[in-house]
Amino acid sequence: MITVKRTVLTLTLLVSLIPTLIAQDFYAAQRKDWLLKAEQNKPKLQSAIKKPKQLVNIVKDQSAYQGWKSIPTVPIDSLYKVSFKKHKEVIVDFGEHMTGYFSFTLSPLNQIPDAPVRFKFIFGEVPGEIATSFDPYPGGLSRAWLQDEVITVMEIPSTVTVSRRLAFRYVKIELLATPSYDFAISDMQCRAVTSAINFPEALPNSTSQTIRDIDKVSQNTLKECMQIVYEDGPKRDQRLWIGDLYLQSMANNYSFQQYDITKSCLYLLAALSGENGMLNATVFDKPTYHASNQYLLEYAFLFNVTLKDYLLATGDKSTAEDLWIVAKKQLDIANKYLQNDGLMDFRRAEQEWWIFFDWKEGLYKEVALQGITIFTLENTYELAKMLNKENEVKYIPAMVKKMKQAARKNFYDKKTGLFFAERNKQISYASQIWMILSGVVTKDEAQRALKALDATENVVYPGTPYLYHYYIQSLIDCGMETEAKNALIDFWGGMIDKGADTFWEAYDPKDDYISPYNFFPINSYCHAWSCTPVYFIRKYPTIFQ
Ligand code: RAM
Repeated sequence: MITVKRTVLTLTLLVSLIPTLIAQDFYAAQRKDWLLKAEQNKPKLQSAIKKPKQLVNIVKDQSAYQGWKSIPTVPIDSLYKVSFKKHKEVIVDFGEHMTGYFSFTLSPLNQIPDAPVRFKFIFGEVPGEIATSFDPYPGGLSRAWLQDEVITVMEIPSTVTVSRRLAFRYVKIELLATPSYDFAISDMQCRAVTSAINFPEALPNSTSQTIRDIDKVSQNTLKECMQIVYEDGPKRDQRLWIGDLYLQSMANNYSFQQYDITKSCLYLLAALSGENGMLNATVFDKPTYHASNQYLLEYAFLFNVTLKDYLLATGDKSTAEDLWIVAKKQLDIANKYLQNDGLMDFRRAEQEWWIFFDWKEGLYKEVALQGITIFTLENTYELAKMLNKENEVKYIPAMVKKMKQAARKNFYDKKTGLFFAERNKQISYASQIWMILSGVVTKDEAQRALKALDATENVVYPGTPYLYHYYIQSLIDCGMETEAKNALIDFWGGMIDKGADTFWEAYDPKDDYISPYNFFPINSYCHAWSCTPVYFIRKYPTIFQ
């Protein structure tokens, strides 16, 4: 009797385990093909040899960005002709930001070299990176992202190439071990790489110089980030993130128009998604394609919007059809957390997911989550319509309606015209922006909310150009065109005034030292999500040109 009971128990256990045992890869049938298509569409890297322009001094200056300013001293040739022992330490300026492989030549002068030489190189995107001591390192990300290298050259003459790919404008060279003989450094160069080739037409003559400058730096930023994938930053993290991809691909649609890279990235993300069908927020193309196992809620959503934009820009239905299954699957997130009252269950979602929106300490994200979910549902529905698949997601319109009503009922304060959540009464740019972009408010209400932000105390401001992008878009969407233009000029033009030749990952006009990682030199100073002025300027010529 006991044996029978045991057998029954074991059987019941086995049966209950069956779903887990056979729970298999959601996209098992498609993955291989997707990876192949990612590979087939990956762009080719172009190389260009860049030479340094001059030597500079980097000097303290309270009025300069991060307190450091570069001052030209002598042309580069004057370094090449004399014994490096005379200099011991120099700072070289290439005159522009570049991403690539640095090399230099060492040659003996008059004497026979009989010992190795050792240098320390520091490569920097901005002067502050060259002038600030890296140690003791207080930063939150790997110290090895910082671009300092100790290099020992055993044989002279020789030409040495630093093996890691670098992103820099300035190079500081310090002689660490001085040999008895004289030698010269010469032929410094960088083999700069990018997959961006198709530069857009110049803006019309009538466009102001400020807008032209912003447009150019914006293109440069995107160009530097366009490698085999759209990287978030060529210095750091050198990988594809969906939130960055969304903005880069829209900037690309209005500039380089190289759609192969977007297509390759979309396939790559699909191929490297989790077995449950959810997209990884970030994936790597180096050394070989691989996933990160990092899941970020609204980045999964933004894949859908990127795919829709890609289809609109290219008409490439076959890619959109291939990847429709992925877009549809990401909507599981909305369905899972939507409660009967029409609100997303923020408390639960934030326990189970990384919810981002901005690197801003203390930002409360409940309202923004409601907004981006609606935004995604609507964009996915549009995508479905373009593919004649709206039957597969016919629940969306009613769901959106309910969610919008719930947002108004629970988050909108008619008295002030601002949105906030009951659980945390914080007033933030993020909340207003995402209520506007999701169409929860009318144009008039949107204008009122954005104007009220300026007049309200203790508002949580954007901490990065990422959220600032959505701010500009929300100003445009509600018809505040002059304000949009002024905000773009103040923010991105502000970086140029502080010396930017590519736009930065983190920027607060009032705080040059802002860093999401507790150490400003580890910030990326050529960052994907900062590249969108070119999109605004060229998509909305009547506002910006
Ligand atoms: C940063 C990356 C990237 C961003 C993520 C969320 O570390 O640089 O740009 O998408 O965070």
